[in-house]
Amino acid sequence: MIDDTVLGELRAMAQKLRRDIVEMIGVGTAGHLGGSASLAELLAVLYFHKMNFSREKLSDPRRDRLLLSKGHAALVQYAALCEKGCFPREELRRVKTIDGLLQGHPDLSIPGIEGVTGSLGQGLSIGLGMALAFRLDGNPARVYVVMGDGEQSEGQLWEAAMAAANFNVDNLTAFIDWNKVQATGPTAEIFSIPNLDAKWRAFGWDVRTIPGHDIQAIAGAIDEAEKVKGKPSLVILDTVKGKGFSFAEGSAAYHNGILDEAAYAMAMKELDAAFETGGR
Ligand SMILES: Cc1ncc(C[n+]2csc(CCOP(=O)(O)OP(=O)(O)O)c2C)c(N)n1
Repeated sequence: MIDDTVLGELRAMAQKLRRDIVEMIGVGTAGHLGGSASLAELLAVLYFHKMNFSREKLSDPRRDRLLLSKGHAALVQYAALCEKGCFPREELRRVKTIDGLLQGHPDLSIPGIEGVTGSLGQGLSIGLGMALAFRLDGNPARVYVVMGDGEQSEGQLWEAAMAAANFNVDNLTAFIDWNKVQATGPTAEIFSIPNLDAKWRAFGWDVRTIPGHDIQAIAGAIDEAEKVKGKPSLVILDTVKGKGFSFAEGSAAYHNGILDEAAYAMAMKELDAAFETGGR
């Protein structure tokens, strides 16, 4: 169990990440608000509570690795890496500009980014390769891979899922951001993949489904997944796309939508209100 002090800090961190996401998007330009905001709690727990990762450890082979297979949600990872001190805050203001460090999808030129992702379906294969290499090397590093629910229609990830089970990989924890909306509408309407939990179990994985914005549940699930031996683990996060922003919650319009001045002002107002209640 996380104690109340740490819980409060992680809740505040999740909200801080959300604020950075909105500021990076700004007014009048498109940005991936929905799928970034749905990951704020997960990344707060991973980077600021769970992972063996820091700026000082960027070249330490034993650092834990986080791959955002749904690379379009890079803004939330950039916010977290900036907070970890991997690059100056100034870079957040230059995001997605031609001379900026931070482009629309994660790239290895960015300190703290461990793989080039964004072409959906590839992150699990990359993570599996890392996990196998760490096992061969006796390296205690753990690999975390974050996928989307829309992304589940990509064939390559099922190949990696089978391979991970076949090779009894247990230093790999994958997540599905089960926010039920993808780029152009509800996932169930665009490409329905029912019973995700049963499917992954049938592929040989240990699977648990949790409330995906509940920091205590996320931390507990990650701990439990780590105890599983002889097979890979999946945590399905029951989340809300655009979480924290009333106008964007559950909406495909803010998958990669433009924030006008009114929406930006409302986002800031809701962040301030959440700050006053401790991000609950
Ligand atoms: C191979 C590939 N096909 C299509 C896209 C375009 N694309 C970007 S995001 C997205 C939807 C992803 O939905 P989901 O995985 O549910 O992400 P989330 O809703 O969590 O942001 C699509 C189809 C892509 N990035 N890669």
